[in-house]
Amino acid sequence: MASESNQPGSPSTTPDNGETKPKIALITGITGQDGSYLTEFLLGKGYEVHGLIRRSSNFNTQRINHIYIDPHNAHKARMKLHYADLSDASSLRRWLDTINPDEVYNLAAQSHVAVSFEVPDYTADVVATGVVRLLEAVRSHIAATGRSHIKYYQAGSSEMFGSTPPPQSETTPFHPRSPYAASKCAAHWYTVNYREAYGLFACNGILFNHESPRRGENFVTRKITRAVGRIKVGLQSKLFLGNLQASRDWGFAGDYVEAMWMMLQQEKPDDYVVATEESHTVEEFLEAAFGIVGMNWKDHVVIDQRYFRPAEVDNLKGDSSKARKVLGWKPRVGFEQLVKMMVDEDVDLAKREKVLVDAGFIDSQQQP
Ligand code: NDP
Ligand code: GDR
Repeated sequence: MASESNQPGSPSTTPDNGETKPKIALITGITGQDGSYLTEFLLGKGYEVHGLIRRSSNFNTQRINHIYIDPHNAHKARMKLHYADLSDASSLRRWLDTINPDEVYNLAAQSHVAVSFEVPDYTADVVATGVVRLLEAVRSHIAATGRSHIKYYQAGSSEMFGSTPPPQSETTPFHPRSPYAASKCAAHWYTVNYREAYGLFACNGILFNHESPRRGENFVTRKITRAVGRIKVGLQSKLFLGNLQASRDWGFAGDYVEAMWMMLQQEKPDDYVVATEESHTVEEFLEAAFGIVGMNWKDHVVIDQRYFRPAEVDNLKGDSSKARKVLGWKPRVGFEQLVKMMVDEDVDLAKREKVLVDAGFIDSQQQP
């Protein structure tokens, strides 16, 4: 069970010397939805957080800008960013050696299921082989330095269950339905293998869909709530979607990052399903989201074949009883509250966007 010392705000100690000094976390994918929530959570617990970011022609740090402190204020900055890439093994090993982390959270991925059908080779390289690169960097770093207390978290996915019917738990067989899901299965087994072969403290979190106002705008929940906001203020009229009958177990990302951390605070490494245990169709999400602002989704949604996938995952609903029992984790935010949180933020965002459109600074046709 989670103990008192597992609660946010408690002091951090390194396990091998007992001194009270900040634990150091290394996060890949820090610029993503989960990376931003996990960083806030770990900073709140007193950690020093190092994030690996990849080079982009545009700045890609929007989700963490609010916690970024200029490194010239070195004594104040507890989150530090470094360039690396999961496709570049040398960068991973170099930063491990430089940072000497206590915990490594591997969140980086080409995480869009539909896009993985378009770029299967790249998806496999980052989502599957990237994990071997990072695990191997951790293993060889430990061999060279003796820092055997390092703990590793792998961001696994309910997509691995694919077409296996719900409820899905840690013992449910995988049947992946996309290049993304097949790659995540490989990543899962690489992680298990490094645990069994080298005694690495490595955990797979098998997380069901989790959303937030920071969710990428081309995932269905955020695509819907962005559209609700824009339609409400008159910036958009139609919303083009694919399969409305797919059912997902949607939780709040802020709750889920806590489960990642809890896994690494246990005595033994293991794999855990993290889910709300409630499933809703895309249509039900539409109904709830448009309903919040008094609109009917049927007046705005147009079905577009381009958003259907070559193979679909029809029904995901997790059984997270192990995480609830062993970690003491449970979700705080339910479905209705999640939809409302996202709609409220996106209505506010659309209002601000409208000011810019009306002033001629941006084009009203711009859509996520
Ligand atoms: P996002 O897509 O929001 O973030 C992905 C992150 O990975 C970004 O920081 C991205 O950088 C980075 N990234 C992508 N490619 C590379 C690369 N080649 N090298 C280094 N970094 C890279 O995902 P989420 O935050 O939603 O998810 C986090 C992890 O959890 C992912 O592995 C995802 O597959 C997995 N997952 C997510 C679930 C969810 O419902 N959100 C459920 C189950 C698993 P950039 O910002 O530059 O694009
Ligand atoms: P998913 O999330 O594939 O579950 O992967 P996504 O929101 O993309 O799709 C959920 C369901 O909605 C249907 N859908 C649409 N999806 C998108 N993106 N756009 C549309 O227009 C649309 N219309 C209908 C999809 O067909 C699907 O059934 C997410 C990602 O975060 C993964 O990285 C993560 O591993 C899993 O969740 C768990």
